[in-house]
Amino acid sequence: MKTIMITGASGQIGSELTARLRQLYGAQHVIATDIMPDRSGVGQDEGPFELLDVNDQRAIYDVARHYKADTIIHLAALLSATAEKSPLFAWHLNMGGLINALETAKELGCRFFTPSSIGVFGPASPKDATPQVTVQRPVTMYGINKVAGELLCDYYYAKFGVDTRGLRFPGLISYLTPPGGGTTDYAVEMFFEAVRSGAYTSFIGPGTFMDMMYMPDAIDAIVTLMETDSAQLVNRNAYNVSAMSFDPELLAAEIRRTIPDFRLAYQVDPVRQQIAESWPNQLDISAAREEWGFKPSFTLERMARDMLCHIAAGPG
Ligand code: AKB
Repeated sequence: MKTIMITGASGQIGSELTARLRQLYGAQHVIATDIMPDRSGVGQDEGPFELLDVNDQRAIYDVARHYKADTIIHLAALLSATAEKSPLFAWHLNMGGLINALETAKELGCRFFTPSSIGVFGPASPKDATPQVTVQRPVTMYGINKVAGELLCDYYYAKFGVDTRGLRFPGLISYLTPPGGGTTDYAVEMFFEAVRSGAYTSFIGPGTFMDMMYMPDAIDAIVTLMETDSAQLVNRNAYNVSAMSFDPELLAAEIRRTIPDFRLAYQVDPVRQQIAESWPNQLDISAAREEWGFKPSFTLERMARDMLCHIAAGPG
C-alpha cells in the first residue's frame, strides 16, 4: 500500500485506522474522506481530508484519481440496528456505496478492502464455532447487504481481477470513537456508563453471547491482511475474525474486578435482541489464522482493564 483512500474515515473504525495508516505510510499517503468532518480528532488533524458522499460515483473516482490512490478502504455503511429502522435507505447506501467504490478500484487498478460482519450469518448457521464457509441466510437488511457485498467483492476479483479483501468483524470495542447504530454497541456503552455512573441498563438480554474484538486488534488485522501476498488468500471475501465472546453478565463481572459496585440492569430492545439472537455465539477463526496469521492480542480481561483505565483518564 502506498497511497490509500478511506471512505467513512470519520467513523468508529475509520478514525483510528486513518491515524494508524498515517503513522505507517506517512500522512500525505492516506486520504481520509467522509460525508461529515472528523468528530473524534483521532485521525485527520494532519493529512488530506475530502468531504465525500459515497453515493456519488464520479466524486469517489475523482478523489481517488486526483491523489493517485492505489488502495481503497471502503468503510462508509449503516450498521445493523440503523439499517433495520431504514431498510431501503440502508440498501441504497450500503450497496450503492460499495459498487461505486469497487468501480473506482476497477478503473484505477486499486487494491480494495471493505469490512463484512458476523451479521452475514443467520438462524440457520451453526451457532458455535461458526465455520468460515457455511450456510449464510441472514434475516436482517444489514446481513443481506453484507452477504451481497461479499459476493460482489468475489465477483470483482474473479471477473475484473480487482484485489478485493475483507474481514467479518464482530462487535468492535474502543474508547476513542463511539460506534453508532450497531447491535453490539451495548458493550461499549457499558464501559462508559460503568465509569460515569457505576450502573448500566442493557438493551441486550442476559445469556446473549456475541463475538467481540478490541479496536487495536481490528486495526492490526486490516493492516496485516492488506499487506499479505495476494496468492496466500483463499477465502479473501471475507475472513471470520474475533478475539472473545461474552454476554452482558460476563462483561459486567469483568468490569466488577475494577469497579466492584457496578450494577447491571436490563431493558431489552426487541429489535436489537432479535438481531443478536440471529447471530453466532462464537466464530471459528482458523482460516484467518492459517492464511495470513491473524492473532489478536487482547483477551476480555486485558481489554477491560485497558478500556476502563483510558475512559477514567478522560479525553486526550
Ligand atoms: C453491528 O452491531 O451492527 C456491528 C457488527 C457486528 O457488524 N457492530
